[in-house]
Amino acid sequence: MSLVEINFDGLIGPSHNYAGLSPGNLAATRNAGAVSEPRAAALQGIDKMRPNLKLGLTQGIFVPLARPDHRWLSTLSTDYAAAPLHLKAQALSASGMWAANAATVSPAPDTDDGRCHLSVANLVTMPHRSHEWPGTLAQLRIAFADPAAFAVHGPIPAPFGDEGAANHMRLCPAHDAPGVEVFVYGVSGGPFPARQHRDASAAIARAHGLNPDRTLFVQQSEAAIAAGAFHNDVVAVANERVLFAHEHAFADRDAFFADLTRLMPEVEIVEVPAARVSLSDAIASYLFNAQLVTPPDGQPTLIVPTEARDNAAVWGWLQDHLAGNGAIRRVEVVDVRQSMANGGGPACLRLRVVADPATIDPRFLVDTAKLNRIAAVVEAHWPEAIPHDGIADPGLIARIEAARSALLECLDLVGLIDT
Ligand code: SUG
Repeated sequence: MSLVEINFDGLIGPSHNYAGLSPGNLAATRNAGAVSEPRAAALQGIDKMRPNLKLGLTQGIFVPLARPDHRWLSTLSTDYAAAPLHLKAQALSASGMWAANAATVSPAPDTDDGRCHLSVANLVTMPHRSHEWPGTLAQLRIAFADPAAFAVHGPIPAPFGDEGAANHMRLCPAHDAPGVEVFVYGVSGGPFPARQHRDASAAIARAHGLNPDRTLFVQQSEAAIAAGAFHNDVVAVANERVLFAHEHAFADRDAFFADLTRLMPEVEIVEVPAARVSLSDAIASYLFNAQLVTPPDGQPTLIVPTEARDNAAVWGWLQDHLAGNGAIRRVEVVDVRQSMANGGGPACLRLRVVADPATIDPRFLVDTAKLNRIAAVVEAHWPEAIPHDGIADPGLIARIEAARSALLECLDLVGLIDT
């Protein structure tokens, strides 16, 4: 069995819109009410996966959740037509696209039963995300159905907020070797909510059968959350032996780095000083919301959004790092502007699962030909634009639902994931 890291990207759904639903997510708040472009957004997401395939990485997908979520509205004793505008927006959001918030994943080498464990995130802090988990769990149960290889867990109960892999990092000598798992939680965030609760992270570590001696719980800095880092993956990312983080990402960086170095002496910590890149530039550019991957050629590669190239301080730091032969050897730039405008960068759009591809339902894996087929469905069915006041239009809703049905048909998933 060969364990590799697989990036599962959330396909951007036909209801993608800008409703300003996430206080503390500065981009989403800034763009509230803007006209969204679901078709362009989904094509950007598909094009973002292509360089990964070219680099020789295995690529997976999750499909958009059924939106509007009629079942959720019925638990609120209403339906889409009768619901007030704010509930319409919460029922319609395409936020399931940010697959980093789908689940927390502990690969097989880290767990006591030698299986890969996945816990679906409850996302209870934001109403529009609190009803993602049933649809996500349904997909996880199909994609990772092999009981010899995977254990899929339900959500942690409210009120302990859990936002999945966006607040979890894994450091390891190689993906198929035992690692150190780092759970980052928030306590306070100035005016903004801390979305990841320490008790949720601790419960997940227990459910996954992690070795307590190789598991760290680290507090996110209040300053980072207050500056707009509503998830740790906005200010830090890890891959194999490299931790790439902003100086102000963690409440007590000295203690964290000391613990990490003790548990994994070969760790390479690449810290970006605030004097070179301010927290506000890091958050606006999403420098750290990058995919840090190791392609088969072994050259650690950072996949950043175009906004990182457009920011002089950020791009200057990256060029200096490359010139100095730092831990990151290559930088790729992808355009995911439609998602970025809602606060979702390249890393938000993917969930990493270390597994043998042969143990995964092939309907959730893609190659270039399948991406082309998906792109054709998007071209034919995804709405071109959604103005915010358009979300009350029954014609638009019918179109959104028909678009998703066409995609499920293309992927041979009809009737399987709508619980
Ligand atoms: O939860 N935005 C998402 C962005 C999630 C990004 N994920 C990671 N950092 N891993 C959020 O804030 C905005 C939707 C709106 O306002 O219409 C939204 O949900």
